[in-house]
Amino acid sequence: MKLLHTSDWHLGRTLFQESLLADQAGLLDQVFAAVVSHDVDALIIAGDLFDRAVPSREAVQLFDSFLARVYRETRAAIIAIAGNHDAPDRIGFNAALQDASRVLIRGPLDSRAAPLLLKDAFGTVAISALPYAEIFAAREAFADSAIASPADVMAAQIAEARATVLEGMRWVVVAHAFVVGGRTTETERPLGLMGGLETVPATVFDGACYVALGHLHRPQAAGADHIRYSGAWMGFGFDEAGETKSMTLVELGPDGVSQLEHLPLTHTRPLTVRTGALAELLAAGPADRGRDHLIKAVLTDEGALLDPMGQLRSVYPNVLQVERQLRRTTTTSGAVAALDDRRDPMKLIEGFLETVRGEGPTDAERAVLEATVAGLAAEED
Ligand SMILES: [Mn+2]
Repeated sequence: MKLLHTSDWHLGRTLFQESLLADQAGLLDQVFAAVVSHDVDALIIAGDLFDRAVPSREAVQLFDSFLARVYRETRAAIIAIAGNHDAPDRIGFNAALQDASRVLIRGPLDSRAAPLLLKDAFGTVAISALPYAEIFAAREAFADSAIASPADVMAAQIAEARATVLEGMRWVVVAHAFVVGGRTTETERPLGLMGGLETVPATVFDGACYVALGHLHRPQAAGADHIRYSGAWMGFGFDEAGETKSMTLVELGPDGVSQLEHLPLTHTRPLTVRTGALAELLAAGPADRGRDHLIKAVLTDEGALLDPMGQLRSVYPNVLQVERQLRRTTTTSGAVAALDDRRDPMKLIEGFLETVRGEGPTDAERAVLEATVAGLAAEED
């Protein structure tokens, strides 16, 4: 049996106010193509379908038409859950109309803990879909006021799901959680109560032959090789620039996972960082193969620059962020020394320049500064 595992689509997300919807439509085409070309039995989307609790009309339409296309034009089952970015009720709104033999989309914690059952030559595979749930929602749903952490929520969901799986079935769990030991990026939103422990131990999934996780945006195993994050389908922060995103194609044999393959996803405008002096970047831009990428420019120039974003846009149309790189990091001793010299304006300015850019004024700058300071002193007198 073949499962295609993906997660963290964050449909409708913007990056520095730039819409990513067209990029995401391109990724949906790649997911659809993979479902067809690998003839997968089930497509799994492990949460964070949308980027926000109230997704835009365009994002909802994109998702809806994608699901309809998979349902009508392929034979794949569809399993999806709400993640911590999704509003449970908006994900699960048409649950009663779902084709129980092929579709299991769960938003809220409800009475549908029963798994989707699929058959192959080796028997039955039970796929449990466990939507992300807040602690207070779980207390109510499980009538258990002792639930106090994401680990407690997951334990309650797993116990309920496990009770529905019969002896001899292979069990696949789909969940949205932070499993101990996972590597984060800058863009996952913390789970659980403020400041509380947000992780879940991998042992909670004992008995499952594959765990399809969402939440962490890098593809990785967590605690065991069969407990995996597919990772997000595209980078959402410049710390992920240059990283390859993928879906995980999982093949189940008679005893569980028999093969794992990463299917790379290509983004037409990948997140890209370019570092250099403004003039260098402007000169290199026209021949830069990545000029249409989503760019963060790190400028190494000293001193003032006139509208660097506007200048860069003329060469890199999708530059989203401009950052200045300081040559030397600030030292506390330098700052303290500057305070001691505050009675002498020239020493104060020299100390300031040394602190923020690593060296004092040049001879030309010194001449201008001395003339200015002398002029101001004369005015005061
Ligand atoms: Mn996410």
